[in-house]
Amino acid sequence: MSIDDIRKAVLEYDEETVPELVQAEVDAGTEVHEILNRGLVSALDEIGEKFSAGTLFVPEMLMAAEAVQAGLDILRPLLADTGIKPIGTVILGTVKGDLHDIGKNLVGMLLEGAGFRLIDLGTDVDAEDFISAAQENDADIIAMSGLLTTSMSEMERAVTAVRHANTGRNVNVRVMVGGPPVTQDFADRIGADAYGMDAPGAVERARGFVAS
Ligand code: B1M
Repeated sequence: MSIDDIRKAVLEYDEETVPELVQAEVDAGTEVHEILNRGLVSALDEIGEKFSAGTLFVPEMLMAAEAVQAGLDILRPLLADTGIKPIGTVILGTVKGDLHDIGKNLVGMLLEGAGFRLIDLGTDVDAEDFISAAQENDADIIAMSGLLTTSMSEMERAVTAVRHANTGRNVNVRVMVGGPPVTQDFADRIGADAYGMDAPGAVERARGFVAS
């Protein structure tokens, strides 16, 4: 049994076996980030390539995502195990029109693990919902994820709305963006305060905000 068996089980959409294999690797003392990146995420990358090549379709992509989510359920307590007083509050969500949530969930787990209070608004989140959640919870950071190229204009709209709320409605929150189509240049251009390249990068940037 190896991490490669986890990858293979995801590629076979085996939602039952993936958590068992992940648990076995955890019990064997394998590093959590190895299980995550070499087992679960690398399988999704392969699924994405096959989707691009037209050799598999949305239902298969969804089944693979469900198998990965089942594996993540095993890793969640290990990534987000914290009993300490929150160091800040983050409002997290995937922008409007975009239903991808695996990367967002990972970012959330690591933020919780780093001691942040997390309010996860889910997917397809409207700009105004980010802003009102930030206001209601006196949040430090709004973190927006987006995976589709078509989500980028919505992300820009949402970041602009947050900046207007900061000046006009006294919200006072920083905004961080991330996801595969997002780059530092794009984040700068749309006026985001930070770009998180990956989940650990998002935590690093978030920590920087509450430290300053
Ligand atoms: Co979709 N999909 N999908 N999909 N899907 C992609 C993204 C795609 C690249 C596949 C491809 O063509 N090769 C492509 C987008 C192309 C583009 O726009 N450039 C695509 C498409 C086209 C679509 C549909 C339009 C397909 C269709 O219906 N014809 C449709 C859109 C639906 C919608 O959103 N409105 C669709 C649907 C789906 C499913 C629902 C079937 C499923 C999602 C299920 C779910 O999320 N619960 C799905 C999946 C699984 C994928 C792939 C295969 C995997 C995505 C994933 O979870 N990756 C994906 C191909 C791929 O990525 N290789 C694909 C693993 C995850 C850990 O990575 O989310 O990148 P990621 O997160 C990373 C970093 O990006 C970063 O940290 C994470 C890890 O460290 N990060 C942040 C993410 N958010 C961050 C926020 C931060 C900081 C860092 O700060 C705030």
